[in-house]
This record gives sequence, structure tokens and C-alpha cells, in this order.
Amino acid sequence: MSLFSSLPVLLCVMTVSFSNTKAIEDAQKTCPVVACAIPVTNGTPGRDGRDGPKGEKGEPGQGLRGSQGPPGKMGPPGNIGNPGLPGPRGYKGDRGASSVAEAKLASLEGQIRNLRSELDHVKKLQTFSLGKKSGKKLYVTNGEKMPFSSVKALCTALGATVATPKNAEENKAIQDMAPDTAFLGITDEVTEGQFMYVTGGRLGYSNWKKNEPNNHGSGEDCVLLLPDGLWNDISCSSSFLAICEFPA
Ligand SMILES: [Ca+2]
Ligand SMILES: [Ca+2]
Repeated sequence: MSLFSSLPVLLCVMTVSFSNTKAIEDAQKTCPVVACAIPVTNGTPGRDGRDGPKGEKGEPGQGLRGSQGPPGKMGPPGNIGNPGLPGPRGYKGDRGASSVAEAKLASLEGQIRNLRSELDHVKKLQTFSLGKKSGKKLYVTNGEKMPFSSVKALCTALGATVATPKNAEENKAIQDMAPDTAFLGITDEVTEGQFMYVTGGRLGYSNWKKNEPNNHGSGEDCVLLLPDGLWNDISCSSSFLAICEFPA
């Protein structure tokens, strides 16, 4: 190769050494390609580049749908639901045994009303003929004399109590109806000297005779109503008139 044939290459190298973009472009324009390019053969392919970014999700495929699988296992039972609304009202039933019983009950109630009315009437007659009424009490005697324990048992069996005056008016009422000396429902059997009602409670009224109660002799724990209305403590085992007291 002669010196002249290599001259354009040298000129190009010198031009490029200016390191100026404009100069490079001019040099490329002015330099014949044939003179600037050094003939080379193609190299081997480079390595594969890096994987690109993940693409967008594609459309569902158009392939055939698989057959349906077997049913899954039964799940756990759910919670108990709220009660439902009440059902519609049913038709009226036939007259049953209860209505018959109701009719009998109504009949019995009527009979009870009649009996009460008759009983009230009898009580009024009894009050008039047998006893003396004071306030809300009715005093009745069978005219018999007996120990205090028997008087108490008799009155209890009748649903009554031994006559017990709680004030002067009641004391007078018992005195007026009693044909003889009678036991009162008062004793000091529990504590000597402390007289109490046999139905319970301490005395709220008393009408003792002078020098009584004296707990005379072997002891006197019961109370006697004398014909003059005064009281005297007496032996409970002695026998006196029984008078019972009923609520009117
Ligand atoms: Ca006594
Ligand atoms: Ca006495």
C-alpha cells in the first residue's frame, strides 16, 4: 500500500482529534466512507439481554372447561336463627270439656254467693239471740263449765279464741252475756306475774279486783271474769264457764 492511499485515513484521524461534535459531523460528511471504514468481519452474537418487565394479564383462554369435581366436605352447622313470626290465628274450636267445667264453676260460684248470704243472715240471728256483739267481736257460750285447757281447746276447735276483752266496752259485753263467772283468754303461765293474751302479746287493758292478781295458794295463772266485771287470777285447773270469741 502506497503513502497516498493511506492519506485520507490520517486526515480523518486528525480531524476527529479536535473532539468537537460539529467537526466530527463535518468530517463524516467529507470523509469518504470507503476511506474511513476499516473493513471488518461480523462478530459472534452478544449475550441475551435482561428479562423485560412483566406484561399485563391476558384474556381468559378459549380452551375446553374441565369436568366438575366431586362435592366438598360438609361444613360445620350454622348458628340457630331468630324465632320466626307468630303464625296466623286458628279457627275457633268446638265447645270442649273446659267450657263445661267453666259452666259448672260458674254454677258453684253462684251457690257460694247464696251460702254466704245465708250465713250472714244466720250470724245476725245468732248475734241477736245468743251473743252480745261489741265492735267486731261475737261472744258465744255453751253454758258449760270446764278447766281452762278444755275451754281453750273447745274455742280453738270452733275456729275461735277464748273471750278476751281488749277494752272496757268489750269487757262489759262479755259481762252482760255471761250467766256466771267465766274464764278469759289471759294467763301468766309463761312468766309468773306477767299476764299475757293466749293469742300473744302483753295486756293493753285490765280490770283487776282490788288486791288481785295475788297468785294465791299454790299459784293462780288463769283469769276469771267476775259477775261485777272485775278480774281475779284463779287456778287454771278449776272449772268455770266457757265463752268463745268469734270475729263478727
Ligand atoms: Ca300467777
Ligand atoms: Ca287471785
